Amino acid sequence: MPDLDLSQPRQWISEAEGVAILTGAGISAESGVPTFRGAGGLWNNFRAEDLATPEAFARDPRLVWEWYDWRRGEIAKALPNPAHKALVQLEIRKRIFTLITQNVDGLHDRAGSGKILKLHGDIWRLRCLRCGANWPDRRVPLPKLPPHCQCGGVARPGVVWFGEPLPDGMMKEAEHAAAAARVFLVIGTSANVYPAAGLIPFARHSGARVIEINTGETPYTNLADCSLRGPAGEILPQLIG
Ligand code: BJW
Ligand code: ZN
Repeated sequence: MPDLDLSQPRQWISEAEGVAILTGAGISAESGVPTFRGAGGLWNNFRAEDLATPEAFARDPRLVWEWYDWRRGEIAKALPNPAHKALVQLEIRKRIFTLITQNVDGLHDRAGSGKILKLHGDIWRLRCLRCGANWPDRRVPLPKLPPHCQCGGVARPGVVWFGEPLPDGMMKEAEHAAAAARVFLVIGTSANVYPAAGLIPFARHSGARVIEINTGETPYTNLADCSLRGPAGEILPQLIG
C-alpha cells in the first residue's frame, strides 16, 4: 500500500462528536468473503437476476437456497478482520455513532459492534413466506433445502433482494444518523446499489465530511472530501488507532 497522508482525516475523525459509517462487501474481502462486483466478485460467475430477486426464488427456491447455503458455508469459515475491529474501537470512543452496513455476513456482529443498521438484512436469519415469522439459524449446511417454517411454509433467506423494500423504517434511521454525523466514513462499497448509495450525497449535503476507503474508485470518489485508496484492513486501524 502506498504511503497515505492520514493526518487530515484522522483529525476530522478525532474532533467529530458524531460519526456514521457505511460499509459494503469490501470490508469483508480481507476476511475471505467474496465481494459482488469487480475481480473475483460473485456477479462475475452468477447472474444477480437468477439468484437475488424474489422472481428467482419463486421460480426455483432450491437453486437460490443452494447458492445461499454455499455462501453461508464460506462466511462461517471467515473471521472479522482489523477493519471490523477498528470500527468497534471507534464506537467505544464516540458519543454519537451509527454503523450502517449493506453486508449480510454478520462479521460486524462477530467483531463486537453494538447497534448495526443492516440495510440488506442478515444471511443468518430465515423468514417464512407463509406466516412471516423470522428467526436466526446458523446451521451450516442447512439439513434440508429449501428449509421450512414450523407452520409448514417455505422459508427464504432473511436478506433484501433487488426490487424489494429495505426493512421498515431502516432508511429513515440511517438518514437520521447520516444527518447527525460530522464525519461519514464510507468503506468498501462500490456505491452502485440504491437507496444505500444515496446516503453518501445525503450525508455530504447535510454537512458531514465524507471519507471514502476503497481499493478502487467509485461514483462518489469525487464528492468525497478525502478518498483513501487501499485495503480497509490496513487503512482503518491506522486512521482510527
Ligand atoms: C475494498 C476491498 C478492501 C474490495 N478494502 N475496499 C436505477 C437507479 C437507482 C436504483 C435502481 C435503478 N434500477 C433499479 C434500482 C433499484 C435497485 C438498485 O439499486 N439497482 C442498481 C444495481 C441499479 N435497488 C433495489 O432494488 C433495492 N430496493 C429498492 O430500491 O426498493 C424500492 C422499493 C420500494 C417499495 C417497494 C418495493 C421496492 C434493494 C437492493 C438490495 C440489494 N441486495 C444485494 C443482495 C443482498 C443479499 C445477498 O447478499 O445475497 O445486496 S445486491 C448486493 O449489492 C448486496 C450488497 O449489499 C449490495 C452492494 O454491494 P457492495 O457492498 O457495494 O459490494 P460490491 O461488490 O459492489 O463492491 C465492493 C467494493 O469494495 C468495491 O468498490 C471494491 O473496490 C471494494 N473493495 N476489496 C476496501 N480490501
Ligand atoms: Zn411460517
